Amino acid sequence: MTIQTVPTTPFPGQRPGTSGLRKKVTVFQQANYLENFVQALFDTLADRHGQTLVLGGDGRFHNRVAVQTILRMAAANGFARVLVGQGGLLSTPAVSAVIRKHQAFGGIVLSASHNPGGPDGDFGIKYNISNGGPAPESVTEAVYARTQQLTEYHILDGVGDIDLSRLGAVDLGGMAVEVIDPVSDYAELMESLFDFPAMRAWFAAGHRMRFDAMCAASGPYARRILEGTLGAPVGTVINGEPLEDFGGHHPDPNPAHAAELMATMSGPEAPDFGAASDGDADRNMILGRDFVVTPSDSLAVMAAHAQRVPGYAAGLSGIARSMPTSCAADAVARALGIPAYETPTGWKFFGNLLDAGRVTLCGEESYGTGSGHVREKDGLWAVLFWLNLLAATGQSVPELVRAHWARFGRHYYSRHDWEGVPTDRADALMAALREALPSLPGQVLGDGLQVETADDFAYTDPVDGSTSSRQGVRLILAGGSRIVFRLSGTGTEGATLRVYLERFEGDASRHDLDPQTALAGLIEAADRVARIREFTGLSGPAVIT
Ligand code: VG1
Ligand code: CO
Repeated sequence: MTIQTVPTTPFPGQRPGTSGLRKKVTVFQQANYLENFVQALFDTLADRHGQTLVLGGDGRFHNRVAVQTILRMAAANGFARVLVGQGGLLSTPAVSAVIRKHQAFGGIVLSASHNPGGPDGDFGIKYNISNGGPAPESVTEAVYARTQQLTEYHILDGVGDIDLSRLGAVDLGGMAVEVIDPVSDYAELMESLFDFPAMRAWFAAGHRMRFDAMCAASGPYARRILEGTLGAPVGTVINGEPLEDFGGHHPDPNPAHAAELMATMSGPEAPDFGAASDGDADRNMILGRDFVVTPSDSLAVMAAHAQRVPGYAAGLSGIARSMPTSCAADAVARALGIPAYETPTGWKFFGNLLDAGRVTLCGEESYGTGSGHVREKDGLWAVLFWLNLLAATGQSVPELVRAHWARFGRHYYSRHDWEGVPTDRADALMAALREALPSLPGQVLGDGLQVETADDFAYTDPVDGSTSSRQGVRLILAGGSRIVFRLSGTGTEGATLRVYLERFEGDASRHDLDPQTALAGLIEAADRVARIREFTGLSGPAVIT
């Protein structure tokens, strides 16, 4: 067993996006591609020697190969110990929980999250720092810069694969590899936050739930907690076995991609509660019988009722949402007399606010919700939170949401994704919009749709003063309606234009409209002002959520 130093040359484009480096599996399969990125990361972590690293992934194709490579590189780069999930599996929130519980130096998550998997699908790698959260831009940019200068990497040579099926510690060239149960630390944390006896009683009373794990990482967690500890009947969790290709589906919990669950949740015989999570188990979708909860509303309802949940009984210090997320949570923050923060898209921007104790709950419109219990969004946590609310209030999902609208008004909301746009055309569209910004205020984009302000969102972190600019073009219209445009930073093919639409409706007699109808004027205005069809050449959005 020796440490081998392998000469290499840089790959272009190893720049992490909204959440880590994501590329096609075939790109990651190129010789040295993963090794280069991991070495660049390790080089950036100057004080890694003698430290503990957490490692795991969502089980997608290439996970097993990558875990073995990273273990041999960690051993060659001075780590003392790696905690790796059994079978190489750890959900994103579990990595965060394990880092925090074991006070690890950091963690590596192998996942392309909601992107499809399999040999022709996507793979990804992201790094989390010692608070358990995604590395901030200062770190990811340093890693990227390093990838561009790399000339060699270090890896342990002459060793076979570590058996990741057996729990316990083995030695790898002087570094301890501890294979841990991926679920237990996480499950223990959940039990400390929620009223498990009340939730058990909810199931015992005959209420039914369906949780769609989408053949991804949440399956083992959901089975253990819902069907194990909480006594939900077997079959409550569907698609609970993680598969390397997620059964050929997009592991993306939204009404468009979770079609099987949507069908189950429709009709008088449907279960009381439906939920799903994504590839790496950090996203969540919440459903009632014939009822879809938008993620923005979900955050607001959770915030309004948080004190019913034991882990949040002391109240919330503040709420943060990403800029494109609807303002529904802000209304709750106002009512509670606590601060509301607006951050750029991506969970990494919540880390400082959580560490500083300024906020307790965070959310994104993209089916992401979380709290200070970890430093990632957390799919199953959000589902358990809702389950706790159902058990504590005795109300159904639609009852809770309708009562919320009646009290706070309804923020109609939708996101339109224009996928597969040629990158140059997407860039041209955004450039044209940015150029038009100064002339937009005062313009009338349609019936009652006068632009009040128009800007390109820039953020100054209130904790460390770091700044992030060009985070999305937003138009704020009369009455608080908003249209936001930004390009996705997680896709691997061409560009995806995301158009976010929001309109506030205070009149309770108008709370039961189809969001697409309620937002029709804004949808038309968005196309007109950004000339979406003209620039993209597309006839409509690929996904509407
Ligand atoms: C998307 C979402 C964003 C989320 C990110 C990572 O990013 O819009 O809100 O934080 O995915 O989520 P983008 O840049 O494509 O809009 V996950 O569950 O894919 O790690
Ligand atoms: Co995810």
